[in-house]
Amino acid sequence: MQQEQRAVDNADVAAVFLEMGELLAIAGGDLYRSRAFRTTARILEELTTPVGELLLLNRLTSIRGIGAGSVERIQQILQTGTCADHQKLLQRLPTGLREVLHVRGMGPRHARLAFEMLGVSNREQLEWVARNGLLRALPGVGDKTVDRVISHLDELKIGPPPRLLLRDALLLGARLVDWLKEDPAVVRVEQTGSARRRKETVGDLDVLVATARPAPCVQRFLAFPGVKEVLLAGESRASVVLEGVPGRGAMQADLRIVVVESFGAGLHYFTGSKQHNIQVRLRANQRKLAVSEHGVWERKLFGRNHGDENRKIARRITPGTVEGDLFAAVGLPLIVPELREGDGEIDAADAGRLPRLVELSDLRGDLGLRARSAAEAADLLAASKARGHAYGTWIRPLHEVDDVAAFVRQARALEDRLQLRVFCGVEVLIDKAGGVQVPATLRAAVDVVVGCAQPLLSVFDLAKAAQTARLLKAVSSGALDVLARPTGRRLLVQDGADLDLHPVLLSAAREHVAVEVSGDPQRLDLSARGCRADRAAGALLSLSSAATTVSETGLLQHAVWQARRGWIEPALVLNSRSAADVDAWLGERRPGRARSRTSTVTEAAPSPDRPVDPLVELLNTRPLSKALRARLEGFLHGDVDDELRRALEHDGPNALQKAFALLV
Ligand code: DGT
Ligand code: CA
Ligand code: CA
Repeated sequence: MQQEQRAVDNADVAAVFLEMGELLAIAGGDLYRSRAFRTTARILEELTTPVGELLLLNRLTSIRGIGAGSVERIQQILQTGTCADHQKLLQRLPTGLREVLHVRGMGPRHARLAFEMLGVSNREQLEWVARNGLLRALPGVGDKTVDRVISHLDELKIGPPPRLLLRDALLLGARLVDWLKEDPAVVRVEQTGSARRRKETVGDLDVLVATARPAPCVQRFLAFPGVKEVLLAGESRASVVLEGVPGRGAMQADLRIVVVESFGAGLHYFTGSKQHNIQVRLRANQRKLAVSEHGVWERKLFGRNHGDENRKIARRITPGTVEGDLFAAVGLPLIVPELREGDGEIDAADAGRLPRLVELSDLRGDLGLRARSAAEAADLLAASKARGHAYGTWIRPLHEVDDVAAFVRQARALEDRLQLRVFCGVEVLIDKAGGVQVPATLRAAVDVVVGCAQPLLSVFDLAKAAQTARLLKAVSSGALDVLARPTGRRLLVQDGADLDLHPVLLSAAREHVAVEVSGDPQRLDLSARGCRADRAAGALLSLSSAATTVSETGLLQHAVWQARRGWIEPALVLNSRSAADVDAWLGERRPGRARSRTSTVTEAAPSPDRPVDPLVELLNTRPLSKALRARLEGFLHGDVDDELRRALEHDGPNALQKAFALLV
């Protein structure tokens, strides 16, 4: 999997300064200098503007406490992650001492004592003295410290806590949010960070609270059941380790607090991503504005040597209780959290070309229901109908279907009973060479054939080119309607097969094979990156819950989030089409298909949460008004008019074609 690029931020630079201060203290160096390093670290941590930006604008030295020497070091750290003084200090001390220093409970004072009095210069030695009572014997070291040290050493042995699946992070986050809500001091509270961006896995939980009284909120947070350890408890922030996290053991949770008027700005700031925030801040700078978690500020002084003076005379132009205020202040429309990865969304917003992302309410059916028996299928399909769907599929593993005619009969009976269009299908494994074995009679009898790309572990061993060729062959076999689990990944357990998705998606588009986006929180295969690649390739996507139980039918939402992270619009989603259109699509690509029959099911009217748009009515009124004609012409010539586009897409995905047809 591709490693995400990590930007060096203020906290990273501060950490190097802090470490220099601590190492110097252990080495018995100049105490005044040691303190100066630590002060610089604190100043850097508290800056709300990225230090790289300040450096660029020549404004670092105007910050009190930062001199020319620090600027030089900061520059080196930004470029290399370290600096000459840092390296010199590291060389003066045993290499293992740095690890000892970073064990919770130790810190420079204890690390120095342990080093000088007990000769502790690495983690193993620390563990030995901690477990054998020697650490406890040092001046100033109590039982509590020893416990902290041992418990952190245990954690370090297990390795960094793995990330959490989005579903679990949202469940845990919701519990935490509910817990905080019960405190009367809490005015607003929301889960932020990667979970709010609906990233497939989450590193730690982030929660933002708006209040006028931070202290009780921090206390409430620390009292959350499951808090195992308090890492930090400040005035406007706190961090804890939660235990008993499903399947993971421990997980960090961070609380941030702002005043109510700043909630929108805070929400934006703590939702991230870091890359997105950096880009928004740069944009603000270009407009002589500064954004922080507290709002948007107008800078009065510009040019060098005014640095932090600006803050004193800056005027807050937007308090911002909603995120839209913040975006508006920097001249942008609201960008939804799913797009905030610093991957082109700001340019798109600036140009008025943000995609109209697919929503759960756009979906008219779930093409991924997997049931082994008619009874199970009935439950899943009924659940689907209860969600307002007009159709659903019943998919069975091919090898379990020995009487195709009976299977199809059962499906039709369900269709009549539930008054829901039921497409029946089989799922077949794509073999190692890309072969798909589906008897022609069976293919003609069922509505859908799903090819699952992930059969055997051995397949993961294929080289990239062979893996790609395998899928290309399956897609062009003419036997498949839907390609499922293209990479076969299982999040946190098994990386996906190494393959070149682009040609596979292109081929799927050409061959009229849809690609499944599974809502299974552990698979989410196709990935968001894959979805994004598909925007260029153009294969239809089938957003699916991949449910095998009734409660799993709700996982369709995860498929939608995934597609949204991949910038997908409804036009590219097969199941945003009506039952009749899906039926036609299936028939079109399989001329031998027996299913051109009139269904007994009348298609559901648009669900109540999708009221008929007045613009749709206008588009259907003849003659078209002059104003509307002008608007359509503008649209054809590239005007951004999302409202019109949505209306044009009301009964078909191709808005441009429709606009053209209306005008001629
Ligand atoms: P994760 O936890 O690894 O899944 O990813 P995030 O995006 O939740 O990252 P996290 O928890 O480190 O930070 C939460 C948000 O806080 C992040 O997306 C952006 C925001 N943030 C703003 N300024 C800073 C900063 O200086 N340092 C960090 N770490 N985050 C910042
Ligand atoms: Ca986080
Ligand atoms: Ca965090």
